[in-house]
Amino acid sequence: MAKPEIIGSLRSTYTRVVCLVCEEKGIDYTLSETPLRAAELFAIHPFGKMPVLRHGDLTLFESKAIATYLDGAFPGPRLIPTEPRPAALLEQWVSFVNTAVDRTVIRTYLYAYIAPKTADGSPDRATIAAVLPELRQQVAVLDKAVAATGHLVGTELTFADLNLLPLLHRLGQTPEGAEALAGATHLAAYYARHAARPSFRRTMPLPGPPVSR
Ligand SMILES: N[C@@H](CCC(=O)N[C@@H](CS)C(=O)NCC(=O)O)C(=O)O
Repeated sequence: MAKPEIIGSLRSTYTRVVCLVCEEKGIDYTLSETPLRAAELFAIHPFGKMPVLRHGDLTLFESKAIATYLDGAFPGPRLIPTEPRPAALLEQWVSFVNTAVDRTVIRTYLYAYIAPKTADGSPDRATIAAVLPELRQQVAVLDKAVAATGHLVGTELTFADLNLLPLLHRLGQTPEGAEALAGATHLAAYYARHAARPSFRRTMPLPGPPVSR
């Protein structure tokens, strides 16, 4: 069968997450870099979001679904546990990050810098100030979560960690975000350690704004 094709962009945190899965498992894959809302995305995702996957006659959208498929269908280290307890903890952290942290850190905070709705295009200071308490609260939750083992689930790297790391990378690229991360000592050490992984370096996005909306 042809190798899996991921369609999206490394500048999208969700696309990078599924590329990280391929890299960690040693999957021979292709990344087809596309702009936001490209026709190739709409061919698979009903709303044209990235990433999407094509593998033989299978097409998939939603990063977690793609990750679950790649993890089960290919050899290499298991990134999504099957035992009930770690499996549930993984779902918990993936849901928390995708529904709460992504909204706060990427869609609200970061976008107030890179796509502000201000008249002159300058950073949206009101939105930044308003979202910072929530951002700091979420950073504190994550800091506590990784304190004991340096992982979100158990003592090994799982998809829960891969799902968070691209977001922490973007958090560190902004002034208040970098400050919040540096002040969260466990989370900062966790990020520094995992960011040194070859998979993370190989999926580093080119400089430029992230794509998220
Ligand atoms: N729940 C989706 C989220 C995907 C998503 O929001 N992707 C962003 C890029 S990081 C996107 O394509 N945004 C374009 C849009 O919303 O139109 C997933 O996990 O794959």
